[in-house]
Order: sequence, then C-alpha cells, then structure tokens
Amino acid sequence: MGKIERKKDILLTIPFFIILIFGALMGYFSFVEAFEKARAIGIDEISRRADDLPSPITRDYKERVKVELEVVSSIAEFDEGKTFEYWTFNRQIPGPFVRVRQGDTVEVQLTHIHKDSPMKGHSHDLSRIRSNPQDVHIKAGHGEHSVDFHAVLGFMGGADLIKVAPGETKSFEFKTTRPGIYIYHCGSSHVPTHLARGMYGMILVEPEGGLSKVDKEYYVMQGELYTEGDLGDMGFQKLSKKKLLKEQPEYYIFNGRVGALTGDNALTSNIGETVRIFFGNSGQNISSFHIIGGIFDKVYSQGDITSPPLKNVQTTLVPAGGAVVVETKTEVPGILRLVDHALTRAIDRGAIGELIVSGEDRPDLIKALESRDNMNMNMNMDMDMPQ
Ligand SMILES: [Cu+2]
Repeated sequence: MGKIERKKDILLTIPFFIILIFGALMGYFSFVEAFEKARAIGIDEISRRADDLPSPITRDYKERVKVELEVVSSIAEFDEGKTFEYWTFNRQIPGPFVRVRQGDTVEVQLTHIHKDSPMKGHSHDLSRIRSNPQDVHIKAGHGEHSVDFHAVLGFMGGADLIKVAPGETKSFEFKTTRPGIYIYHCGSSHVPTHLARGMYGMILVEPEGGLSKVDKEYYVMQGELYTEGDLGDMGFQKLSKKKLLKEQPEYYIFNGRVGALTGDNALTSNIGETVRIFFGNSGQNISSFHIIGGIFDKVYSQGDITSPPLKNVQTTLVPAGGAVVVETKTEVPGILRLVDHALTRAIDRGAIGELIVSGEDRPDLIKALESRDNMNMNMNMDMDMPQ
C-alpha cells in the first residue's frame, strides 16, 4: 500500500461527498420552500360557494337587520401554485350576501381585524396611523377600510360613517328605500386597489311582495386580478398598479379565484328546475355574462328587479359596479358553463363556472344526427347495390 493508493481512495470519495452535500442542499431548499408556502397561505379557500346565500324572505313586516362585516387580509391561492394578498370581508370572496326587505333598517358593523395580515408585527398605534401619512399601513393602502353600499343614500354609501383603522369597530344604520340588487365594496383610498384586492359583495333589497319563487338561487361575482407577473406565472404575485390603471387584469375570476365554481363547487340543478343567479361585477371592465348552452328566460337588467324582465336573452351586460338577476329553466342534462363572453377572459384568464344539470336526456329537444360522412357512405353503398 503506497501513498498513491491512498490518494486514489480519497479522490474516489470526493464525488460521493459532492453528491451528499448537493442532496442535503436540495432537501433543505425544498423544505424551506414548502415551509414558506405553508406559512404564506392564510386562507385555504378564498372562494365563497355560489350557494352560500340566505333563503328568500318570508316575513311581511319591516325589521331591523344587523350585518357584521370583518376586514381580514391574508394570502391565498388564486390558482394552483399562484398566490395573492387578498383583502376580504369575512375571509371569503365575495363578502357575505346581505338579504333584506324594502323598509328594513340595516345596522352595519365593520371591524378591521389585522391579525392575519402578512404585515403583522408592526405597530398599530391608531393616532400614528391617522397622523402620519407615511405610515406603512397607508403606504400599503390598508390603513383604513370602510363599506360603500350601493343601496344607501348619501355619505359615500355609508363609507364616510365607518372608516376603521386596524383594530377599530364602527357601525352605522340606513333604511332600505328602493328594492334592487346592489353591490357593496370598500370605499377607502385607493378604492380601485381595495376592489382589486377582493373587498366586495352584494346586497339584495327585496320588494315588499318578495321575488317570484324559483327552485335554486346562486350568488356569483365577477372580479379582476392585476398581477405583476404575466398570465400563468407561478408563485406569489404582487398587485400591479400599472395594469390596474390601464384596466388590464391578467385574470378574470368568478367568486375570488380561477375556476372557483367548477367540480364540487359548481352550481347544480335538475331538469325542469328554474335557477336564479344574482350576478355582480366588481371589476373595471364590462362583463358580457352568458351561459354556454343556456338561454336567460328572464333578465332583470341592471339590477332592476321591479320592472318586467327582459325575456329570452343570450348575453347580458353587467357594467363596472353593477349587478343583474337572471333566471333560466334547465331542461337538458349536462354541464352548462357560466362565462364572460369576451371569451379569452373565460377560456384563458379564469372567468368560467359550471352549472351541472342532472336528469334524463331530452331527445325531443336535442339529439345528435348521423354524421354526413356516414350518410355519404350509406348513399354510396346504396348506389353500389346491384339492381
Ligand atoms: Cu378597504
């Protein structure tokens, strides 16, 4: 055994150690990545289910109704492997569906919860936040929140009465004077940012006689995500103020995230049932709301629920800050698809949902016919037939 032999042995072990160190580093980084991701996501499911809304009002008298809203900021997935810092009313998007009757007095209580914020850990001295415009909260745009209900008269839809800094709770009341379907949203500066972060929901003021009876009711809101990354970029996405100002979102979403209203979260009905959808638009772009394979039997256009509805409409416009009520009787089984018919928004950018209709086939309404190729072949065969 000479020195040379030993040197050879040492040299042979070097690649082994390199592999060992490399493996350990890979393990460490994937652990850190998984840990960071787990820590980052504060809300597992950002989307509110479309069937999460109160039942129709049955009482025939006025009441005082209390609505409790909590502002919670947190990071959640808007698509697989893609996260965003959302600001929410009650931890889901859209915020809770408020259902009241014309003449009711609505008490709104707004609390600004801050514990889930990714900004947690810095001071919440309210006087400092109010007096120092350079404060990190103000700069981040979430120094203050509020709610502007489109069903409210005056005072910025109520927003002027319930400006809440972190940790604060405030209330105001209003009387519902005009029936309709309205949206609500945060009314604090910079308002478009608060909308783009997810602070919106809807309020239905039923007329005194209520709405007509239907079999199923659903709550859907279109939103927009302005991410710094391009469409499809993975990981945490910051909000792009530049794209927000250009009104060019990377994603269009129904109920908070890409593909939220599909699969287990799809809307459902049986054949013969009439489905009513309360549909609002929180974005800056007009939505061309349509159901692929469906016709709106009734459209209460622009949220006017007391005038006679439009009938047999294919696609309805829902403006920025507007809402609509549509009804459709589902007559053929299968999957109908809710879309914004500016179709890249649905097919490529996320604004697509499903209405799954169960029941027996209806060949009297629709069926496949023999294809032309088969027909040609049959004709040729007929001609080839010996006379
Ligand atoms: Cu806000």
